[in-house]
Amino acid sequence: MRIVVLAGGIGGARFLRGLRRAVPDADITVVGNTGDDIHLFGLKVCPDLDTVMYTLGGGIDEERGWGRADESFRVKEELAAYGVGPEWFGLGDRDFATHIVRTQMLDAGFPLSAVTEALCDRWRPGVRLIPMTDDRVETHVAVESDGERKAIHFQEYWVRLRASVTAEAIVPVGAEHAKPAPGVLEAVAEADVVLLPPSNPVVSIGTILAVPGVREAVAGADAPVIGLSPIVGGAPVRGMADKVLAAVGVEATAAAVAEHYGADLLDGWLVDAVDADHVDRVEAAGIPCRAVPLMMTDVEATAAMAREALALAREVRPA
Ligand code: FO1
Repeated sequence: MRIVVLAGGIGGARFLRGLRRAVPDADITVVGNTGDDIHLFGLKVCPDLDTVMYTLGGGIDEERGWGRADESFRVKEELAAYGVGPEWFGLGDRDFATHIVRTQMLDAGFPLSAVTEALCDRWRPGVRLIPMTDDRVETHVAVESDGERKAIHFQEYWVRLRASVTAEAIVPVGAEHAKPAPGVLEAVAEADVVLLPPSNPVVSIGTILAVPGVREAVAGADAPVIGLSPIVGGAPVRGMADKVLAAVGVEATAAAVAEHYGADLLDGWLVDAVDADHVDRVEAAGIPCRAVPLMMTDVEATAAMAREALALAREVRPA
């Protein structure tokens, strides 16, 4: 079975761990969000690609959900001693090595997709990980601060400000001119099923879908497209998705996120059992919907979610 997953960072990575457990023999292609990417200290940092690579490769810091296990922050401390920041972004010593290798390869002329493949040669994540694009796309957030409207990098909004200021707009800068990375459209066209994990629907999956051609390919795919709600009981399972949903005028409920993706994209939607009363509203929007447990408490619970998503795929598109 060929499965394509559009993934952001922590939520996407944890879902993928369960998916691999549920279908160990499946051929899984992950299209990763690169809108969160940031240049720091002259290095290219790709938080979502790295979170997927480290999580599936066994190198992630389990507690934080990002960065390397057994990490130290000596380089960052030394940079701070020179007055060189930003101090608010935690780049660890082991993680620095990844960004140095990536940046050297990019500077040598390799596209991000080839660099990601090379990094995965070390981590062996058990999936094919492709960035959504080789072109530069950076998510910026329009915020109002001291009566002035300005756009800041997504990481500054998310990590430094902890989404504490009102986001008025989310702009994937550069997306309109970006091309899908080699292999993205082919993987979608050849897939037996496309899954939208419980990643952030705006700044993760929304950004991937904003790359011209990707939304059209997914919506038009022969394969069923099944999504899992990142909102349970009216709040994000993790992170601050409610803040960016508000910026695009979508309420933070399991049903509203399904409507936001739309019946043209989704062939099925899973909500958590506590949101069973949302099923009728989602189905009224033309999207088959089931209520099942959606808390990724451990790999087995996550594998059960993945099995439910694949069961719904079979139900909506019998072979
Ligand atoms: N998230 C934080 O909350 N604080 C950090 O200092 C931080 C550093 C960081 C370094 C490398 C990396 O790959 C990810 C990192 N993240 C950090 C996570 C990341 O910024 C966001 O959670 C994602 O971009 C959202 O998907």
